[in-house]
Amino acid sequence: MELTLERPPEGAAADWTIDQNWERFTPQEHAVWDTLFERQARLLPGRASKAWLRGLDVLRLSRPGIPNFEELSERLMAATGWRVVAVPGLVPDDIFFDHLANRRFVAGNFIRRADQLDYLQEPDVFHDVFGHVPMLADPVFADYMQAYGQGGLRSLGFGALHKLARLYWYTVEFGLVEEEGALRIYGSGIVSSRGESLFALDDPSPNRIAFDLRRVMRTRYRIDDYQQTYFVIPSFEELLRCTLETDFAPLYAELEGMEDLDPETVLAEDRVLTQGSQAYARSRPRG
Ligand code: HBI
Ligand code: FE
Repeated sequence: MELTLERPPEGAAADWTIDQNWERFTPQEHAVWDTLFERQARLLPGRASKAWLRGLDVLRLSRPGIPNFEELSERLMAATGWRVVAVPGLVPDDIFFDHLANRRFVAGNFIRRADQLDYLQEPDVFHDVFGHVPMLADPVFADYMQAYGQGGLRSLGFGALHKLARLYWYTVEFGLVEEEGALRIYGSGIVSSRGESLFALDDPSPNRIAFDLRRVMRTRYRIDDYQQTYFVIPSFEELLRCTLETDFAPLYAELEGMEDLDPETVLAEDRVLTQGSQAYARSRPRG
């Protein structure tokens, strides 16, 4: 992850937002969006969760290309009261959480180059909008994201951000959900990646383990490659419920006394849906 500066860059507001300046995107940049959109929209039926597929309709705007955030926000606002605002890149945690707590999703204001379709370190507008916004059109998930932002703001006072960030990572970014007995994708990092959309569901390498809040918050993650473990929620209602009814302050204290787990670890008490071979991870030396 890139280092974020403490102060907003030149031209950004105090909350780090900037004008999307949609008119400045070139035809080539819009074409990158269209290529990625078409490829993923074709791949995801039968793979992405029903909530994500339903939410995809909010992205079907009046013209192809990178969405205009004003028009997109109007649709999203009508669905769940969320808006999309532009930022230059990664923003500091407190700023990020404050936006979520107020039902604003921050989206990067740039798009990957045509020669980087499959891999990118920093979240661009395709990841942020195609990956995240469909789920924000789901009323239950929309509430979960707001609750996460509120919890994030509180966690800053406990020095527990790294533990809470794991919850975001293994749900919002890389989560799987069980629907009618089958695994489906809802994590934005998966739906916005062609390779990981296949890997997360079909590959024998990763573990797929039933979601447990404490377990997830103890588990380190990798940001440089496909995940070694995916956590599976039973429903978005259940995810929201467990987040709202947990008192995180004593939980942070409890977790302080427990050791962190490596991404590939499987515990005796886990409900394991798939025990991964980890063959893929072993073939890829850590960078
Ligand atoms: N900034 N633009 C942007 N996007 C994010 O997803 C993001 C961020 N800043 C902080 C942050 N995420 C993390 O704190 C969360 O992953 C918990
Ligand atoms: Fe993301």
